Amino acid sequence: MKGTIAESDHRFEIPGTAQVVEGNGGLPKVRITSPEVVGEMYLYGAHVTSWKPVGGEEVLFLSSQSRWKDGHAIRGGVPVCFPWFGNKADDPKAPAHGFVRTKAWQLESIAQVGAAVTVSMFTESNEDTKRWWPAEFRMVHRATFGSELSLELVVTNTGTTSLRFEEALHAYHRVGNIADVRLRGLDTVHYLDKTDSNRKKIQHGEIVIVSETDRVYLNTRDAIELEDPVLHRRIRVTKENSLTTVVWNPWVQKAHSLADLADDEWTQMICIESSNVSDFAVDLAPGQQHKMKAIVRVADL
Ligand code: TA6
Repeated sequence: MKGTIAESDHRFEIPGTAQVVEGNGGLPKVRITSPEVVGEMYLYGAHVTSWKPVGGEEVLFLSSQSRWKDGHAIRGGVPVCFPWFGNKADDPKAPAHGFVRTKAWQLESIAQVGAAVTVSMFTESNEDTKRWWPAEFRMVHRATFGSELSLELVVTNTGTTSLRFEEALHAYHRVGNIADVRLRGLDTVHYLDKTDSNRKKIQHGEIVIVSETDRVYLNTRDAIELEDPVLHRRIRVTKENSLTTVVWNPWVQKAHSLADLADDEWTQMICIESSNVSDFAVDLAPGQQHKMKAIVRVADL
């Protein structure tokens, strides 16, 4: 199994607050339990699978059918998509959404600041990654679990030639009923409709999900507000250095085609993905670094 618990990882633990333990499928995870928050992050894909501010409900959706094994991305939480988004333009055999979400990352540090806990994991280019993508890179995912969830991707070009990449924090948010939620913050923004041959359209007003929705909103830095009358909460996502936002819900049919999503679970999730994809892919010169951040806050309605 990829990434069993390395003895050395225990040296990062914070007694009573952050432990490295065996999670689903035997995959190692960092479990956070602080006075302010509980959370989880797997080394497999540097994948945050839980964030629950104390006194509140779980904010992230995790499929009951997710597979926890090599080669399969975890369905739910926050998959990290890199260095391409969706299918690889020039190689249909390449894994969707890139290769880092199915890679064993390494623990870099765990730090506590007040009641918030920051977990940093990293991964680098190697012979495996170069089979798909020739670039030399180092990537860090820094997740801060507190009264808000802050997720930062830091990419460094460690090679001698410039590189271009797409990235996304493909966050699955748990909702009471998809038909009742409202999404605000993308009014008048252009988007590519992946359910309609990527036709370019413009958003009018708030988003109401009434069918399969798979949209890449372009050239937007704006905050998103998800209003959920069933769970009586508002989730607000702000972001830095991200120029695209992807909104996804598979609805009935696509959900049925996904083996790692139970048939009715599409009603309990929506993806809001802070990203740099499509025409907003990032160019990075040798030695340069790029940081993208998403911050999730939750408040009662
Ligand atoms: O982010 C939306 C999307 O690109 C959709 O097209 C859909 O395929 C989704 O990601 C899930 O992708 P996955 O490879 O995890 O099944």
